Amino acid sequence: SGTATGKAGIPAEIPAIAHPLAEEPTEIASNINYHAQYGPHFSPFKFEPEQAYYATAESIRDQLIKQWNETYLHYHKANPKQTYYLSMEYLQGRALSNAVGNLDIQNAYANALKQLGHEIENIVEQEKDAALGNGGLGRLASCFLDSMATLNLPAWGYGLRYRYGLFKQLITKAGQEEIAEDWLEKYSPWEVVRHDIVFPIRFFGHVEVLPNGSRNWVGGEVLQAVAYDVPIPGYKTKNTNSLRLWDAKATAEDFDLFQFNDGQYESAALLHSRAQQICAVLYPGDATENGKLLRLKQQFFLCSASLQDIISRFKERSNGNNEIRWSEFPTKVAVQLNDTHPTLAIPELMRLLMDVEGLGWDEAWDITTRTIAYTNHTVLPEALEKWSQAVMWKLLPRHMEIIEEIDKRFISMIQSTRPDLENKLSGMRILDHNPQKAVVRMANLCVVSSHTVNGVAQLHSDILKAELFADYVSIWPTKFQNKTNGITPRRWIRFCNPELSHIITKWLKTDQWVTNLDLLVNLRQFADNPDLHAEWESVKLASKRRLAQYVLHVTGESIDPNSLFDIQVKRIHEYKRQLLNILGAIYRYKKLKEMSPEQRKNTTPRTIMIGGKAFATYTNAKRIVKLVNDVGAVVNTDPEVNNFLKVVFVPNYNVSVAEVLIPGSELSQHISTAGMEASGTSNMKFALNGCLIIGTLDGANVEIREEIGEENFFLFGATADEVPRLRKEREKGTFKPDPRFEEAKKFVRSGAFGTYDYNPLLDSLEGNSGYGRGDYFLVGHDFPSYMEAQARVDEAYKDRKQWNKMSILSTAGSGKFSSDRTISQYASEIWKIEECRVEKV
Ligand code: T68
Repeated sequence: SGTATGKAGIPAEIPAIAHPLAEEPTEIASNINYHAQYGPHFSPFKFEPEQAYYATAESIRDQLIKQWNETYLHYHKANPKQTYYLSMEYLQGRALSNAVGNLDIQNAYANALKQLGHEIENIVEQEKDAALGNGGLGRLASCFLDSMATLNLPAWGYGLRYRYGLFKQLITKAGQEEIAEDWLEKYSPWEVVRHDIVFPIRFFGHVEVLPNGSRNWVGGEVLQAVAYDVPIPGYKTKNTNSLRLWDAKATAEDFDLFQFNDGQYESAALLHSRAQQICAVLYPGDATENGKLLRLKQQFFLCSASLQDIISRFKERSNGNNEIRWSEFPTKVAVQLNDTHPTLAIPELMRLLMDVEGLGWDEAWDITTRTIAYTNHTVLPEALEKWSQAVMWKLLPRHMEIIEEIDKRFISMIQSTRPDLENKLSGMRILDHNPQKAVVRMANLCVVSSHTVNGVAQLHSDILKAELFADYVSIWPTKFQNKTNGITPRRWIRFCNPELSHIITKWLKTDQWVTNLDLLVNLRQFADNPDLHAEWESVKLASKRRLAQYVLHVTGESIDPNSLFDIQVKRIHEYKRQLLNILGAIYRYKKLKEMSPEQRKNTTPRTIMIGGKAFATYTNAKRIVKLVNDVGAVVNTDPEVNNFLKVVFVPNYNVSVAEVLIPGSELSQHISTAGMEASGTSNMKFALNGCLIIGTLDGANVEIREEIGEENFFLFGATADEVPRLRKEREKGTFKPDPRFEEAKKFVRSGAFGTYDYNPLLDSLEGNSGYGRGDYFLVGHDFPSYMEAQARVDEAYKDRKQWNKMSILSTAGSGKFSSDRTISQYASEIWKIEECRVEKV
């Protein structure tokens, strides 16, 4: 069973050790050398970039550990209310560059490495991204961790330590291929295993009723959750928080020596292999029953381990031997659920409080609902989690009892207090008893059991209140909030775009904007200043050159840094409409072909870059990847047009690739069907780096446009409230598509881009075709206004002065989108936690 500390408990102070932390480059160099020689991981006397990376990382980790331990001790003594962010995903990216940046030791380390014969830029590149997430939701969690530490908030993340994170994307003749990404192949210097922090996690089994009526979950199989801690440094602050990732293991007792000696090696180690499966991969394919069960096991594993840990810390800090005052739990603990993936935290907290700690239902329910809050990230029906009741009864019988009871009590509450809602009850309740498929609706469980529910951009939060959760709003009018997403300005401008950061600091005469992004508005007064324009443009050109180098390196394609760099990077999804982008590119290509050489010279040369991963079993998404690559192969080798247009698919898009793409971008596309993208967060990163946006009124685009000014945003497309009517028209067949849209599709069908069969993909855009989905995403409707917006882009780019001004105003208007602002709002409006600053180390 789990104990978070040894018998001696937490010391009052950290004993001094005779190991001064290096500050001068020469000392640092000697420290790096020490790790290279004494570190057990590599043969001594080798100092290739790879070894240099590990030794450097270990040296930086030494610096972090001191602050990290101080922070833990400080929180322990001060015992403030603390937040625990539960997320199945974190997209951390690289840690080294972020750590030296946050600790403000970049120059010292660069010099030290120079003394050792290495360039820090090359050493940084050795690190594999920690890609324990799919996309926006996971990256948001990582930005939040950065802001929580920077704001000195007592707030930790909990997640899973997947062996293989997000797959690596290869582009072959067939399109996308996935291969496992072994980010732990050598080892990660950024995690510290805590062999003393281990909790038992049960699966299956049954519920036993004790003579006193209390219930107890027994039997089944029990695995162990082991803590791996990752330090999360704040920017120029001592506070260093934790991201605790759980790994699964089995014990020696689980190993059947008798069977093994009998030659039955597999069955002898059955539980060990089951343990390995739990954290093997991020998002195992859940098309099969086995896959569904594994994903559910992962979710429960995260919830149970984290809550046992949280409760044990609560007890430890409530002064051990004295009586535990459970009613104070919600004044010390806030739990935030990152989407419904960790919903099982609700019944697990109820179970731990009732069955283990002996509390009654009412007290446990009061504590649970005052502790838990839920963030919704999507309104797409297919992404709203529903678990089969049968599977849940099998895997988590006690939790299903608790969920049934929550459902029952919710129904009687409605019947006794809100008879007017009885006709809505079947949709509002948690259990769906549809005889075909009895399921638990996780979002409903979250809404009923949380004190606060939030969306991630204003439009999205409004849609939640008006549609998805409308029926609950009249019961709990104050439960629903908005927390518009944000991004960390450290990783997403200060570190990935140091040159632009330097200019901003110079013109604002302060670098305080890095932690107070609202200061960027002061750039507005210089928006017409020719000196700033010259500096701004030259930095952008340098970033474009670096990006062109990168593209050449990964695709072999040379692109012209003087063309307009137009980028769309995000997960490939029909609602994000990469298909609209590529059909636009196809139309542009066709028109260029029809022009005379003289006419071509009057066009704005463009390089269209598209990148992103498609889920392995998402057929249409993979067809889109293939189409982009096929179009690129034709356009880029066509000597008539390739000085005016290139189309490049950037492979294996991830956090580190984004750090190269975003500074070098001039136009970025955020063109989802209105109402479907909950927020988007890369839109914020691009705008912050002075990139203009072409986009729909969707997600956070709405607020970005408000902040930077509508004249600096290329808007097109239907609005969210028009979408239902337009879909109906599509279904009825009364919609008349624009001839340009028909021409683009016809061109693809003609085989202009090869022999691959694109008919199924294109058919999905036919409004009246029985074959497709009736253009559910309204590509056909929005195509003409998209092309017109693109024509405005081409015109605007010809006027450099005007374009630079718009670019400066984009950066100047991005202050709101700092995750520091988002996290401050969560802290004061949801979590009710306060700063707990570590003063000295
Ligand atoms: C994204 N969601 C939203 N989901 O799509 C995006 N889903 O608009 C928003 O900006 C972002 O969340 C942050 O709020 C996701 O990224 C997933 O990755 C996901 C993973 C598993 C299951 C369902």
